[in-house]
Amino acid sequence: MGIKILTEHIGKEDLKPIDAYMKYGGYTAVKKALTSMSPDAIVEEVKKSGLRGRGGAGFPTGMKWSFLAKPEGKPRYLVCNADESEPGTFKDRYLMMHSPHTLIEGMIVSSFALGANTSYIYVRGEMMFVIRILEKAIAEAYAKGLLGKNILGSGYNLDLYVHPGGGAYICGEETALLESLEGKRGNPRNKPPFPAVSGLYACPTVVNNVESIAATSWIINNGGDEYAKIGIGKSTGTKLISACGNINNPGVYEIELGLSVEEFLYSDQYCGGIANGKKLKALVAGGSSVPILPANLITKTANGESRLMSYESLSDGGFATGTMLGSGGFIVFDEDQCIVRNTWNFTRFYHHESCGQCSPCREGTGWMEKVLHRIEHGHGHMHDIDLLVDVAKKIEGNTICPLGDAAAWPVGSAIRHFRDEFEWHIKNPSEATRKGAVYRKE
Ligand code: L3W
Ligand code: SF4
Repeated sequence: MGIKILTEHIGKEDLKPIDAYMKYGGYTAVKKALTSMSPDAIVEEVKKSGLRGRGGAGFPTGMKWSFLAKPEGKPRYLVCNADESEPGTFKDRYLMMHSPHTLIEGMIVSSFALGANTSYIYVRGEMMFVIRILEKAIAEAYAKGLLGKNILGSGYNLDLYVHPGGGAYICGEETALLESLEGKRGNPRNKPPFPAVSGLYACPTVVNNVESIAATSWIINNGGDEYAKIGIGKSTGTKLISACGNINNPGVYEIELGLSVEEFLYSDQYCGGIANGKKLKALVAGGSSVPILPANLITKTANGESRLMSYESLSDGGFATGTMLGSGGFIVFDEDQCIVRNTWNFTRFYHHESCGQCSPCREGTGWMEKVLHRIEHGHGHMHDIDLLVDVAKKIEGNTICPLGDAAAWPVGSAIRHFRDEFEWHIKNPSEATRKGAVYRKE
């Protein structure tokens, strides 16, 4: 197993009680940061580490922190995005369930660095069990003088609150999350202004994913340069990956970035290969919001380079432009999976979760879902395939928030790589709709 930063002690004993967490060096980063470092020095270490946002966009965390405006007389906020709802993604809840203090320690260090005296953890509303674990852990941290007034005699004050999410995927988009935290419907805002300038209650706010915040304690303890030595190129550090689908060992794994996709998929210490001795058909490496990679593209990229678990290496060569590591939801499809059905399923999700503010997303996701439904159910026409590509292209880049792009990319890539399967459904409606029938390439 490679280096572990976030999960090293998980499994040794129950880390939920604060004393158990402290036995393994927990809260040393808070002590170091608050008693011997300036906020600017912490921001500098995080910049040096090369840490990038672990929620999906991969934006450099230190850079985001340095964008935080500091107007006179306005409070600053740190908000942790724990609204984990991306299909196939269950890594943040794993960390919060097993080691809630890893997040709380990161929240204290990061809030101090940003000059925030009130911070929030916005947790997906359905995860009440996680909310209870966090609330108990926060109460323990207050009792030990790690939260509240004059933390460890440093003169720094911090109050930390857990807020249950609004029950919609879109509340995980950072500006929708802020609207929801303010008590309104979770509709995304136009950007700019970015939250770093005008966020919660129109005050400067940093919104970071659970995993990004949790990593800051290790960076403070060991230094940004040490963190930057882990990983590959601009993908520094480790990443939590939630692996699911047709594999032998589903679960959450902490990997060093730069591990090959093939090793992650087939090695017994990770996914352990395809379940039931079947063949791989395709996979998505970063939740449902990234393109699908067919089996023949998982070893090498279109340029012939090794395909790695990194921000740079997972594009399928198509029109999508984001960092395709996404949220780290690794979903594997074996040879018996129908790509049309799965694409319809993803699209149905995005249509359901669209907040409806912008027409390309509201109408486009609805149309893609209808067209995919009719192809899957034996009523498709050949021109539907190009229609889907056309609608996906018209959504991409034309919406307020990334949900539109996220809905477009899987459709575009499924057709790019599995066009013959879509055509087979249209040409052979009675066979395609027969229970258990799956298209197999000759
Ligand atoms: C200040 C600037 N701040 C950018 C900040 C911005 C945000 C971050 C990244 O989407 C992705 C999406 C999903 N001044 C700034 C600035 N920022 N320029 O940087 O921004 P952005 O717009 O690139 O992305 P985003 O809105 O954060 C997130 C993808 O993640 N995704 C979804 C994951 C869902 C989960 C979940 O359920 N937990 O993780 C999966 O791939 O499609 O591309 O903070 O403010 N000039
Ligand atoms: Fe709402 Fe979709 Fe527009 Fe995002 S892209 S604001 S989810 S309608």
